[in-house]
Amino acid sequence: MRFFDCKGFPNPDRIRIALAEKGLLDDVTIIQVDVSGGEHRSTDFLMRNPSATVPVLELDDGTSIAECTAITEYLDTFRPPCTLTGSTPKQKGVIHMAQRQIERGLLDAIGSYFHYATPGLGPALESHQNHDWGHHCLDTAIRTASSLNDRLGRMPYVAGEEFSMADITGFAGFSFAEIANVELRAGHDHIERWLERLMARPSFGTVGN
Ligand SMILES: N[C@@H](CCC(=O)N[C@@H](CS)C(=O)NCC(=O)O)C(=O)O
Repeated sequence: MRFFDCKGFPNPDRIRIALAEKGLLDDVTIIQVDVSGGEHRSTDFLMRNPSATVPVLELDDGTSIAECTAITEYLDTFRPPCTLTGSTPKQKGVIHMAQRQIERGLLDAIGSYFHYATPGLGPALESHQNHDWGHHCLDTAIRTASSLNDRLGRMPYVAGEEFSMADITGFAGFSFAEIANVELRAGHDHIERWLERLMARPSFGTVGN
């Protein structure tokens, strides 16, 4: 398999963590995509992923899978047991829900703030600015962080008692907030302790530059 990565970017981090959690890092060839230089918008890359985003996982038969949730689901079922996406119908439903809530409310919201209300990836790549929309998304992220802190006061992980892909998505949200110079953790002690628990997992050692 080939993993189209971009070190230092939060969404590819999610897949590096998932590969490490599944013990599959040695089974992929990692190819760095120059997102800052616009390589993800080249004709070649658009053939792999018309959404022009990383990460992408290319299977040995040439099939390309984009979107972190889709890639994680593939990896989790490729190498059972399904520790990241759940095994029982209830686990799958709860993890999918929690993942989507944190992805929409935190990671994607911070991404929109970064792209629309700050210089983002720079003028060559950011063709549209909309500060009002960006700040609306920032408000969403602030509210989501607060409700996540409450939730983590009741349970150790985002989807309940067990670590799952919802935690990986939440972690990526806080990484993106750092890149965007947004403070979302202040006063949220449960989030701090949860982040410490995540960072203690060997798989989280794969993130960063
Ligand atoms: N929903 C997508 C998000 C992927 C994404 O936005 N990736 C960023 C890097 S962290 C990207 O490729 N950005 C390129 C751009 O904004 O032009 C996923 O789950 O893979």
